[in-house]
Amino acid sequence: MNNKHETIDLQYRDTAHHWHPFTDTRKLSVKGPRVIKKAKGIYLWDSEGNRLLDGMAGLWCVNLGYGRSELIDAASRQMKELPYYNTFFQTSHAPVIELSTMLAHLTPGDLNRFFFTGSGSEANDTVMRLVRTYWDTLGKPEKKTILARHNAYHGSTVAAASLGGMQAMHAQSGLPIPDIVHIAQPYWFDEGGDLSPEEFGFRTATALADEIDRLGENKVAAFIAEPVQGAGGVIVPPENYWPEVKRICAERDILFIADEVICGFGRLGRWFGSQTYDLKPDLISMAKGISSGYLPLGAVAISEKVAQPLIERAGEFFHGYTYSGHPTCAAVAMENLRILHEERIVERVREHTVPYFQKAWSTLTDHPLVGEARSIGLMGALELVPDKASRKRFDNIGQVGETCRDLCLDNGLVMRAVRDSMIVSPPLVITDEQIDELIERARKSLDLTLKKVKHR
Ligand code: PXG
Repeated sequence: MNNKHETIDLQYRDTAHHWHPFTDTRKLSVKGPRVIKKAKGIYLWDSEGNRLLDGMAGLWCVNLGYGRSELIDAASRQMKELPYYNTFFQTSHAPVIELSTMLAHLTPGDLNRFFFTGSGSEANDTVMRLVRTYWDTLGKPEKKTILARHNAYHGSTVAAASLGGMQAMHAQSGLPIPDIVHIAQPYWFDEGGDLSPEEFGFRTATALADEIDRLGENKVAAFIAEPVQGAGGVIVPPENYWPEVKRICAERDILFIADEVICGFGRLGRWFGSQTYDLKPDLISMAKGISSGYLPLGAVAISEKVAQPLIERAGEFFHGYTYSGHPTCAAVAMENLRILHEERIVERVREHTVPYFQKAWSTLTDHPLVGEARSIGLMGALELVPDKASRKRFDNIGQVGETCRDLCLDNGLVMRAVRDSMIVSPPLVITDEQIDELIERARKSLDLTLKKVKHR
């Protein structure tokens, strides 16, 4: 079969039998999916031989890039020795023990214990159960409500989607479940109005205090937030936001949960985003970069403050997944962390790649379509707007973003559209030349998008 026929055959069977996540199946059936065939470093190849620069590191996860033989060998070695065994019923195995020990070294503060899951969503479900059990154990079962933010993404299971603040997700399935309350997000570009970023940072942080006071501190269990919202649109909070939130949490008896599924493992130039912002989370949920996406794995880091009462008084924690601490996933994650550590990749990102990327990314500010080109660590967003000064949006929100995303793909670049924000989060191993290539392709795609917008 030649490439074209093979592609058509795969597309046909895909649309007939494969139900995709976050996809309009009717639209997909008309167009057929792009079939990705192989990958190396930061590049992907589709079934027709087109090469794409993967500006999204898969889905914010392939931090080491594709094709690292050490990870493949680690999986193969572990599968030969012990492909699977569970961690229920008082058993364990070396890979999960080694990984837990390594994570205890890497995570900030006294986050010393790790519950393993298969994904970030499962990690956030676990967090919810841990938090509520913690307060029960302390004799405060009424401390149940979890505060989260509008437009946050915490995953797709019922609990994780409820914690998330995505209205479209809630609307489809009667979510959120009870006792989850959403507060304002620190998205100055979209919601800051006439306020300065500082005024807006203060206002959105204060929303947390106001909500806790409104509900009563005795009803609030925890606040969950990503250090930087990823899927929401790379929302970098104003500088005063986190210091203010930290102060509010410290003055009140609630737990703070950092969702580091995207920010963890070097994305912001430190091992965890909590270190970038000097946060002191009681729990951290993590996934994605923990294994560079080579195998599915998530985890919850538990501080001693949370662990001790649970150990002393809660008895059995009735929660767990068949694949909690899967040995092959753990072995691959361990190898991933070893490479990140030994090749000093997180340090290189912080000291070299991020300054280079930030400078290059900010040059896109001069483009007529770009209202803001912001970045933090190796994450960037471009706000596409018809009028830079007013930050006003296009009428048919999301359409220009989709056009730009498709043009990026035509130009060999995977860039994600979140409404009319264009997002990148490339593998941490991206080189300076590859950053130049990413920017050049992005600029070309923006030029073509502008042409189309004018034409419309
Ligand atoms: N928390 C955060 C902060 C995430 O970004 C999850 C939890 C859930 O993880 P799992 O492993 O269950 O998917 C995520 C996942 C996108 C996109 O289009 C983002 C995610 C997943 C899928 C798509 O930006 N983030």
